[in-house]
Amino acid sequence: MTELRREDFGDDFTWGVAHAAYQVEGAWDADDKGPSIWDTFTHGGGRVFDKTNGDVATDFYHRYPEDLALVRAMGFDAQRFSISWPRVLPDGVGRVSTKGLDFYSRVVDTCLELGIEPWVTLYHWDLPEALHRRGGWANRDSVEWFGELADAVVGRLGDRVTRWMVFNEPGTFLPFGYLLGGHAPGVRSLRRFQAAVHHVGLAQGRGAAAIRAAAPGASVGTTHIFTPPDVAGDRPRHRRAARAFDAAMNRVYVEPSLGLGYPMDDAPLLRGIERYVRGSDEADLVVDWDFLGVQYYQRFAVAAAPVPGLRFVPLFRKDHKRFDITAMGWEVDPTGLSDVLRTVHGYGKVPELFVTENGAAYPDHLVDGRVHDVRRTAYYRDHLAEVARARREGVPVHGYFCWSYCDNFEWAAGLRPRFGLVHVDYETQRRTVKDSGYWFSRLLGGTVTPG
Ligand code: IFM
Repeated sequence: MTELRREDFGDDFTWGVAHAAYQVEGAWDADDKGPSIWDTFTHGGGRVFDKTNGDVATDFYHRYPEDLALVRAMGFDAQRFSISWPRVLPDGVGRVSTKGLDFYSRVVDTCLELGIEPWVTLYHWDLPEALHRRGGWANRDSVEWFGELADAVVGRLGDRVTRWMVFNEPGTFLPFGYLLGGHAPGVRSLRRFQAAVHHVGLAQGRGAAAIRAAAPGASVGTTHIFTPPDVAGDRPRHRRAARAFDAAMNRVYVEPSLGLGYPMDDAPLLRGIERYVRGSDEADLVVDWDFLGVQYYQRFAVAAAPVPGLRFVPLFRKDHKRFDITAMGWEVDPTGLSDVLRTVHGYGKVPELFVTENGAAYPDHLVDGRVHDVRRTAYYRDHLAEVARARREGVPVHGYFCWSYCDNFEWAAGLRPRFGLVHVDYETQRRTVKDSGYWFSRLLGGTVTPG
C-alpha cells in the first residue's frame, strides 16, 4: 500500500492520544482523593488478571509535564484525558476538592502552553466508592450526583476547554460492571444492569446540559465503543443473532440519545429497561450532539446460541492467516473501523465524528533501548487507511486519537497488556519511545527520532 501522509487527512484533522484517569494517574490516595470502585476492586484481590492495580500506574499525577511534552514532541496536537470523580468530589457529592480541581487545571494549562488541545471526558469508569455504596448507577439519584460532578468540573475548566465528552464507553462499563461482574464494581445482576443503562442515559443528558450551561460555545460529545457483528452463517437464525448482538452491544447505548429509543425488539435482554422509564425520560435521553467519539477495537462473527434464552454467541475466528491477533486476544480487522464510521454517519444525526480510541496491545520487548513493535505500526497504518477511505466517501471524521500514548493499567487485565506508543518501565517509570511512536513522529512532523 502507499505511504500515509498527514496531508491526506487535511489541515483541520485532529491528531491526538487518549488516556483515562485511573489507568495512568496513580496517586490513588493523594491529597483529598476518595476511593473509587476501581480502588476497591483492585485492592480486593484476585479480580485483576496479574494482581496489579492502578495505585501508581504511570504516575501521570506527578509526571504530566514530562508526558505532555513528549506527546507534543511526537507531533500530536490533542490530548484526551478523563477526570477522576473522587479526586474532585471525594465523597461523590457535596465537598469539592480544590486540590483535585487544581490538578486538572494545571494539566489543561500545560496542554495549552505546549500547543496541545485538551479533550476532556467527564467519566471514564472510576465511580466514587461512596456512591457505589448507595447503589451506584443502579440508583436513579446517580443522574443528579453526576450533574454535581459535571457542574464542578465544567465550572472550573470550561473557560479553557472547548471539547467535552460526557462518558467513555457505556457499552463497556455497564455490561462488565453490572451484568458480568468482570469490572468494578463487580455486580452481576440483570435488573441492576438494566436500571444502570437507563440512569447512565439520563445522566448523559444531564451532563451534556451542564456543559452547555457552563461553557456556552463548547463542543459537546460522548464516546461509544462499536463492535460490529459479522453473521457467522447463512441461516436466518444467525442473522437474527447478529441483530440481537448489535442491539445489545452497540445500539442500546447510542440510539436513545439520538431520539431513536431503545432497540428492545431485537434484544430481549433489554426489555426490562422499561421498568425504569418514567415521565419525561424519553425526551431527557435525547442530546443534540456536536460530535460523537467512535471507538473501535474488534469485530465478532456472531452465531445463534444453542442455549435457550440466549440469542447470540460471539465467536472469535482465530484465523491467524486472515487476522493478526493482539495480546488481548482480539482479531485485527481494520475494515471494521470504516464500517462503524459509515454506520454512525448513517444515523444522519451528528455533524462531526472523531475516532476517540483505537489501538492495540502486543507483547513488546525492550532491547537496548528500543521496542521494535512492527505489528503495532502496521495496525495504526491500516486503521488510518480505513479512516482516510471513510473520509473520501464523505464520512465527516475529523480526528483520530491513539489508545494510548503510553503503556498503562488495562483494567481487569492489569499492567501486563501494553497499549502504548511509549514503553513504561513500571519499576523506574522510565519512558522509552517505541518504533510506532517514531512512526507517528515522522508522519506528523514531530521531533522525536531514534538515536
Ligand atoms: O483501555 C481501554 C479504555 O479504557 C477503554 N477503551 C478500550 C481500551 C482498551 O481496552
